[in-house]
Amino acid sequence: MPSSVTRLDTARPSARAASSIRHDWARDEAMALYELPFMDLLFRAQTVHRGSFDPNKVQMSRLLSIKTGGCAEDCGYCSQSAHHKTGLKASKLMEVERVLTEAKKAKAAGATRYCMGAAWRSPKARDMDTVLAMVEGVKALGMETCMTLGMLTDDDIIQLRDAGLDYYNHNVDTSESYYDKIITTRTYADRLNTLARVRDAGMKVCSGGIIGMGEEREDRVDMLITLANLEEHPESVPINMLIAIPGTPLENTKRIDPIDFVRTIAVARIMMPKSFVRLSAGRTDMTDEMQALCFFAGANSIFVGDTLLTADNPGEDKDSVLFAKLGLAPLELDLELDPDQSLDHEPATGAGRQDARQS
Ligand code: SAM
Ligand code: DTB
Ligand code: SF4
Repeated sequence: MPSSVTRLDTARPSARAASSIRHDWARDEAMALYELPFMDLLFRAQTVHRGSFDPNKVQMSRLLSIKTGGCAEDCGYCSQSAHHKTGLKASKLMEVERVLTEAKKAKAAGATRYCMGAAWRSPKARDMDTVLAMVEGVKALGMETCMTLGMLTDDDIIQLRDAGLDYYNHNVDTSESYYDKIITTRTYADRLNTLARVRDAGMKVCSGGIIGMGEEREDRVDMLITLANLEEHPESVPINMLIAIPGTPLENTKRIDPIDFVRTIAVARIMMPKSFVRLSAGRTDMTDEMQALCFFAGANSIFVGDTLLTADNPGEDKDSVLFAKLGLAPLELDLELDPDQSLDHEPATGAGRQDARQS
């Protein structure tokens, strides 16, 4: 066992010390975390988690595909790429009224954030007015807004921010070195560039990736290092388990070992102590026990509802049974709190500390 593992293993972090924000993670120490004995890793992750969050509360987001299929990009995992024969029917950009009807239903079902995704390499100028009206309309319902539209120009970014977009989702998906095995129509640098400009404009960042695309443990760790070593940690870090979609190049990929998936969540929690870590795609293929371990490892956000963008999600009934079994409750949105709360602030203590991370 490498000496760094022994050091991590024997250190008993206080919640506060364990929650300090760092942006200088090195591969060997992050790998040492990943390879800790499982019980030590989970104990450490849960300790860090309790330094910033109520461990029994889970933030709930709802997704909607506002423009489905026919995408020019060749992402090897995606049902919506025009490069793959997945049988998915492409559709045009949805009408604003329909989006708002769906968002109202999501709010009534307990979602606090509405995430709208489009199968675009980047938005066309002619679509921006419709997209901006969606942001304004959802915001007016009292929900947080999130969009994922591909690469953005500076002008797109300013318009989205000024319309009231809270979060922009743009995943790095995997490590830089594994990236071109999965996507060839854009580069890792393209991805980081959009993320940096979204951040510079003052929007919140949602960025994570997919586990189980045939990558090595080192790739998972490198992806987390990329995210944790950004100037500011993404407020939201979605960790997706690959949904192997028939007709995509990844359709026959061997399923990730659930313990490895939980390890990835735990390392994300430790490296980004104040970010919401979302147990994202793939929950229909997870047992209750696996999801419980993910929550224990520090996941504290999910997508609710019976669909993601094009794939299935467990749905409200299953999730309410699971939440009841685990004593978990939805995190409510507190719009009263200071929107300038930054992830680089010291963790608040006592009741309500989790809500202080929300805006
Ligand atoms: N076109 C935009 C983009 O790529 O940024 C937005 C939509 S895209 C579907 C959003 C994210 O969903 C991807 O970056 C990927 O992480 C995740 N995703 C897509 N298909 C998936 C799959 N089959 N399994 C797991 N995650 C998936
Ligand atoms: C993210 O990381 N996962 C979501 C959201 N961001 C946009 C998308 C998951 C998509 C799963 C496959 C599908 O529904 O097509
Ligand atoms: Fe297009 Fe996004 Fe799917 Fe890639 S992940 S093919 S960019 S919709």
